Amino acid sequence: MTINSFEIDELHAVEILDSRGRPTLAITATLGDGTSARAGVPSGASTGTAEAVELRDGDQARYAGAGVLTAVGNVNGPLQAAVAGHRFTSPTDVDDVLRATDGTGNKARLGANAIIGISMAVHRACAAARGVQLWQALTPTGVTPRLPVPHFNVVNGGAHAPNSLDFQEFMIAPLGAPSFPEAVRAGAEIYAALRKRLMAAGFATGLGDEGGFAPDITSPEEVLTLLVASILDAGYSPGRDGVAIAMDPAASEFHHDGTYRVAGQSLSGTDMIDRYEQIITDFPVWSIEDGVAEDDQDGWIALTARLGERVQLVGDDNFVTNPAIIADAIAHHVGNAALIKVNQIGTVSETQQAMQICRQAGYAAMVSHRSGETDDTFIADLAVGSGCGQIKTGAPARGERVAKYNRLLAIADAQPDMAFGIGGTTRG
Ligand code: 2PG
Ligand code: MG
Repeated sequence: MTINSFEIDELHAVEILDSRGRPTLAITATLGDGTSARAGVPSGASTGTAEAVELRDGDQARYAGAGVLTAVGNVNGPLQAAVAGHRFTSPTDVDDVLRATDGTGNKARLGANAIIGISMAVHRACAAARGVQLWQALTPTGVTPRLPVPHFNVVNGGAHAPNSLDFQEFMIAPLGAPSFPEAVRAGAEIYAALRKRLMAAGFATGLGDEGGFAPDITSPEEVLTLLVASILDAGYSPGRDGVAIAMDPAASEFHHDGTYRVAGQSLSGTDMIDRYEQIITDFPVWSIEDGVAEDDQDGWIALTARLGERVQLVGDDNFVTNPAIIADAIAHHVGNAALIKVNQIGTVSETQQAMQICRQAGYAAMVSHRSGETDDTFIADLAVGSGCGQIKTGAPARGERVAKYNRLLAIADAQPDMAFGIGGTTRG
């Protein structure tokens, strides 16, 4: 069944908890035909300064100021008033009205957390009303849907764990797996092998915010050595034909006054790039996200010139899923890939625009969760529909992370002929 237009009957938001026990929003959108769908809003910890604004109440008497009742009120009040009872021809038109109702460039007035939740719920409700899967509704004309290579974040540091590891994320990327289910199996088996190694070495095996282990290791090279050993323990071969490694140092978090502080050392931008060059020579690292800080544009340009032909260089804090910023970065040869987080920009259609710009320029795109998540699986469908070939959504552990991988397993099961893997657009 196709629908040419739809009406929004009602929006309803409620304050719920995210995976860190902080408040976020769940939003239900009900269409005129009675179809309704719900969405949970993610929330980051290592945020880029130009991200769309997440509205928090600031009322210290509730959740230490982190409540979202103002954003909830904005959904149930002005945002609902702007769209309820109106007919639309596509969810993109709804996004346009939401943006205009907010009226700011960064969704600061009514809240990007309010707006993205509505956008996700409306996209999901429209797909249901059309009788198609969400990933189908999120597939642009001319794009081939693909099951993405999962990037399992198995060691957590930085702002995501209370250990002394400066780099935020160390991910297992089964690039050479023959199928999505086999990639999941590799991720889970290597995660189990890593736990054994950590326990044998006397490290704590408590988990960080994204489900990876958070051992008290300071040196990134020591973590990489452990990962390679765990890949081998589990019977896989380290490298791009087998299981590679991706990192998100999230360098903005350890860059202060022009200096990068890593494992007790003070490094210049050039030292930092030298360090990465050595790392990719010594270890099967295929992708580095936020290798330098968001405000270190010269560092980004130097990093791209030095290593851009050898590895994927993903912009997150500096690109913030913003179509205009990404277009500018492409023009200045900054990075060769963009991280894609729906709440960084605040509507699904702007997120899709950002991915479209990447596709046109031959930049890769990796769909991403946030460190604060709900059980919502929207990003799994977004990764498939966009055909981008890559997703990072945490460890193969913790319900809110596993929910996304399990949604992808369900899509893989229903679509046995769907392509899997990175596809043709990725550098490195
Ligand atoms: C990142 C993300 C997700 P956060 O830096 O890429 O892993 O972290 O959601 O805290 O910004
Ligand atoms: Mg990041």
